[in-house]
Amino acid sequence: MSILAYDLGASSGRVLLGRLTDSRIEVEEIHRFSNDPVKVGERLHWDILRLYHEVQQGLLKAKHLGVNPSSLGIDSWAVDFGLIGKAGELLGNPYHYRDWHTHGVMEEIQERLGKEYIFQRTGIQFLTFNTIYQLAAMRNKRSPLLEQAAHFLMIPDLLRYFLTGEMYHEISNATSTQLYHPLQQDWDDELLSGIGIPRSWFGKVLEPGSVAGTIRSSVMTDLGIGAIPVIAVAEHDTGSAVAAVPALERSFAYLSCGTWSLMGTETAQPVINADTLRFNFTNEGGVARTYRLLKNIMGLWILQEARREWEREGTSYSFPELVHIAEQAPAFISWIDPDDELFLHAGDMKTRIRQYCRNTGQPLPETPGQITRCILESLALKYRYVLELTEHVSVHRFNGLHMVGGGIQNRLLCQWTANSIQKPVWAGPAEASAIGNLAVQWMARGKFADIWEARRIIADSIAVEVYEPAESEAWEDAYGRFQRVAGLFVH
Ligand code: ADP
Ligand code: LRH
Repeated sequence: MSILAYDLGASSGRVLLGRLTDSRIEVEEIHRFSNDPVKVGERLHWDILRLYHEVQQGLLKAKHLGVNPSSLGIDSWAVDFGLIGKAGELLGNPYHYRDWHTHGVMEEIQERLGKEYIFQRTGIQFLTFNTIYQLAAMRNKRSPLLEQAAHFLMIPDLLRYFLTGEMYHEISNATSTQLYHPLQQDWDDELLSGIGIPRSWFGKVLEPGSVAGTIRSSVMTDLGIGAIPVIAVAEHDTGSAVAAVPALERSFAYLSCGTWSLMGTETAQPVINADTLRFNFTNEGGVARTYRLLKNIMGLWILQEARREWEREGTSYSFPELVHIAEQAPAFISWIDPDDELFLHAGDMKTRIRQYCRNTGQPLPETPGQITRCILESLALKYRYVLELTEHVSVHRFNGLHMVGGGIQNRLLCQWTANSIQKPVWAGPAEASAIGNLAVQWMARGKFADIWEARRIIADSIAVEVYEPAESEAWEDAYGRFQRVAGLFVH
């Protein structure tokens, strides 16, 4: 019995075919594609129709392999959405969360509704691009789309809708909007009315593992395939990634390392208090009614974007090449706080990195090797800071850190992370979101008793690489200097 997982990251998407044999998971990547946002005028959009085309390509590839999947699930990055008109058509192209249209909106809404009030009701971290601020930005600009809209669907909801014709939401993604009340377990009427958005656009929110429709007949005819049930998995890719962390201990720390770095722990209840508000932690809904108590860290986006700039200038580097030249560059010269707003939007990262270093009185990195080293060391140092914060807000000491996601292919970053946190790093799986997506589909079919059995079988099926901490003194000294440069202290 084979099933399909679609995992759409901000930089690329992939389709994995999964099989369970003798309590082991086997996965085969049958399709991979880049995810290229499109800038039109001043606006940055996702190419949603191309993504839907790639979803269909995945189905065709499965068909050509002679596979008739028993189910499929889709996860993607969070917060973004499309609006559906009264006749059921998509209105406009979904905005990319890195678009500038939300500039200043979060501050305005915090001022009007109260920061504590919003956090008390949602437990969600304040990120300028959260759905609540995107919708408020559209309202402020009197977007005509709002007059035409009848439904709100997040990216996986939307792709699922294209496939099945049915509209549902899913909890791991719904919570990321900062418009969902985790304790009332429903969309938050007060916040929606606070930003002037109709409650009627928002429908039923499914738990991960629920059946959310079947491929519609027109898709079956067009592609020449049979009926396939579509499962709402943990449709927020980070929710799927955390589901796949091969942890055997009940309280564990994770770092989902891709375009973003998401670091935190899993909890049974949302942790909504003065400390989580102060340190801007989030409580996103997860599999089996768990919560992801975590913080976003800007992640490898900065390196992706620097690489794009070098490519525009005529020099192409692969990621392994960048890792190699970073290793050759001198150590511990200058750092950035990756989470400075300077680095959020698309653009010339090397100039912004130099600007940050100039402003903080540090030597300016010049060469691609120096710049890459600055980014990777800064990430490893920021991981220590956020791990310390996670220990503080969860009142728990962790023995090590589980790293998952495409970023673990950067072995230097894994080693530097172990050095920086001075604890072991257990790295794997790289395709955590897709594997978590498969695991929830198998849970829905009763193949795993619970998430812990799923994690044990994932642990038995994949190779986890262990990085032991080294060079403790040098990294300890660097951490103290990094904290002063970035102005970051835990207490
Ligand atoms: P997304 O969040 O877009 O799904 P991924 O989990 O696919 O991201 O991770 C992408 C990141 O992984 C890239 O930005 C890059 O930094 C890193 N990466 C991918 N492949 C390699 C590689 N071969 N060597 C080093 N780093 C890699
Ligand atoms: C990672 C991610 C993250 C969100 C961001 C928008 O892909 O889903 O959890 O904060 O994208």
